[in-house]
Amino acid sequence: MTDQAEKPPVGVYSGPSRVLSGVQPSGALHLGNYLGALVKFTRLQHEIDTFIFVADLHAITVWQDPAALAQQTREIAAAYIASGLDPDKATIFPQSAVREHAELSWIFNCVARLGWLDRMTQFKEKSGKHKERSSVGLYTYPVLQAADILVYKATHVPVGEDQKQHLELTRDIAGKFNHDFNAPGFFPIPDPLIQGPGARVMSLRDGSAKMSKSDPSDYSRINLTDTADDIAAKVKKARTDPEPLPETLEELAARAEADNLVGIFAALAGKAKAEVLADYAGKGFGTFKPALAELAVETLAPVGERMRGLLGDPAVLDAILAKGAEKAREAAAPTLAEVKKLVGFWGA
Ligand code: AQP
Repeated sequence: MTDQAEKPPVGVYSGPSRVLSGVQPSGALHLGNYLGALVKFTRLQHEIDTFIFVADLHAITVWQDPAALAQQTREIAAAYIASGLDPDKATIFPQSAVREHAELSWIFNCVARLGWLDRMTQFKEKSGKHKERSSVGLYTYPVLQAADILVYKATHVPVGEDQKQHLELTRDIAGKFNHDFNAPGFFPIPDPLIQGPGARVMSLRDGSAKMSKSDPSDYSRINLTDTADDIAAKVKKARTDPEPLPETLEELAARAEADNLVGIFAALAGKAKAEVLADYAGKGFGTFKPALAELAVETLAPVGERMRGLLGDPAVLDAILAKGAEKAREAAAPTLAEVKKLVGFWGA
């Protein structure tokens, strides 16, 4: 907080609605990324002005091989398009190509409070026992995320549940900026879009850990580029218990692995978990798993196929990313210019 006794209000943002989200090019995309993020992007592009970036600035908070990073960026762009994002509708771009993200992030570093960042559980999880060896970027990652969102004055942010706390930090930063610089309603207080059975897909090996790119076991996740055989084998090997599926959601909630597989089925089928239970209660995993594998192959195999096709022509992907970066810069530059004026920088 500043020293002012009387704070101007946060204010109500009255600009247009806009969606922003992104995925890091830090490895192969999996079913969690697909259901928690990509499917939502595809749906929202038809409803609201949508900006989707490849989060390469975020990716380098942990080591990335410089020889591979540009290709990983193309792979995420290919996954977006293969999942249904239309580059003529949504703006698809690499984060590092729009320098306004990093510039606004520095200003937000001076708005956010250390105490707020100290509470971020993802940093604690990712830094593990060796906090002092983590990059400073990994610690300030959520501040960059706030800049990613607010530089476009985005009002809606589709993410998986793991990002909920970071989104709360973005809301705090937006509110504090509006207060401190006497600019009520300048930044929107963005809403996370998290709901749905795919919001938290868990590891296939451990129902208490989220499905993650960085899990050392490939059997913990279904990758978007897995073949039909890989997908079927992973579902077959997924950890479960010996009981048949229960009738109620309460009974299901007590069985983490079963709950996860039913949640995945529901998300892929576009149903509620209760509807899946209505069809499979009393049946064992010997019946349920093959049905799930078939559904997963039906949904994901065409996505992987389209990805491989797109990656066969990198020049097309590069042109899409370059055009998206230009559009994104046009949208971000006016916000940063206004922010510099509000902060009081010379020449702004
Ligand atoms: N298991 C998940 N279930 C639902 N949504 C998920 N997301 C990630 N994992 C799940 C959502 O995917 C989007 C992009 O995530 P990201 O790549 O930016 O980073 P992340 O959340 O750190 O993803 P990973 O797979 O766990 O990567 P690593 O292992 O590198 O940390 C976000 O919207 C996220 O919520």
